[in-house]
Amino acid sequence: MSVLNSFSLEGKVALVTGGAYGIGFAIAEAYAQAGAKIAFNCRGQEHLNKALEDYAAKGIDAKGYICDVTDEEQVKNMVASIKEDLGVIDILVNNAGIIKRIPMTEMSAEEFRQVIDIDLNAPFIVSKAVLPGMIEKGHGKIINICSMMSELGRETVSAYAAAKGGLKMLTKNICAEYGEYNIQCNGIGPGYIATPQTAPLREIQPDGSRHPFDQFIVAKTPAARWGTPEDLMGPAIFLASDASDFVNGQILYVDGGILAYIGKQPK
Ligand code: NAP
Ligand code: GCO
Repeated sequence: MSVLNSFSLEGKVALVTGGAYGIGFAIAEAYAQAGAKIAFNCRGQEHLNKALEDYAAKGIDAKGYICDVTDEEQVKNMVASIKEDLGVIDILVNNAGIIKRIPMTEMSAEEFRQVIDIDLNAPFIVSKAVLPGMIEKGHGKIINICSMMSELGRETVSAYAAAKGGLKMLTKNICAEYGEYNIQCNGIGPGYIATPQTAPLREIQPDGSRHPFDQFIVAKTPAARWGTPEDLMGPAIFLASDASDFVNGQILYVDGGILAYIGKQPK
């Protein structure tokens, strides 16, 4: 059998949290192309309806669920509904996430908690909900969407960096605790990707110039460009497929080289 068959997701059930748009949508699209049955969630009916249209436009019969990933009861009910609609979840992508860009001394404890709740507590809640089914099936893939901020800090993103650093370690701990059940838990660490989440960092300035942060990131990235959600499709398929059955507890950085590069020298 060709090794390429090991990259197939044929017949697998994949849940991508926050898969209504952005990175999650691209990963779910990739999984559909690789043969998986797709489930995704978001918090509101408007985004859900738009996402179902967008998936259908790509010929993908995705199942969408209204579910706030921070709410354990909603998550349990969603996982049960997916089991009824599609089958036991084989692949979970903990993608849903938010960021708040506020200087730490100005950030409220509640704002900090909101980010931790969605970006770190929720991956715990959703992983805990899907692990029993994976253990029973004798296999499973959990992919946590980490970040440059799993490794680096930067001004104004204290809560996000703390959450994504914790998500890196949760990834390693799920590996440690469930690897014996043939469950692999890895992370993807995207670089700076052009999605709604980073749109404020790419806004054209009143004088028509590019946002200073946009210029900074392009100079800091050896690929000299922002990433696109499509750049994550191949790595996501790899980590969801049999091709990565002996890869566990790793964070795969898909960052155009940012983490390897000190940054372009000023001319
Ligand atoms: P995005 O465009 O803002 O999309 C975030 C998604 O998460 C939306 O579908 C949103 O849906 C959903 N979501 C947020 N909170 C939720 C909750 N409590 N329950 C359920 N769904 C929720 O973000 P993105 O850029 O695609 O990022 C996706 C993931 O990649 C995030 O974890 C982010 O931290 C990470 N990441 C992004 C970048 C980047 O440069 N863009 C780089 C590294 C890592 P609703 O709001 O409709 O519920
Ligand atoms: C920011 C950005 C980053 C990206 C991503 C980088 O404000 O610095 O939003 O956090 O979203 O996480 O990997």
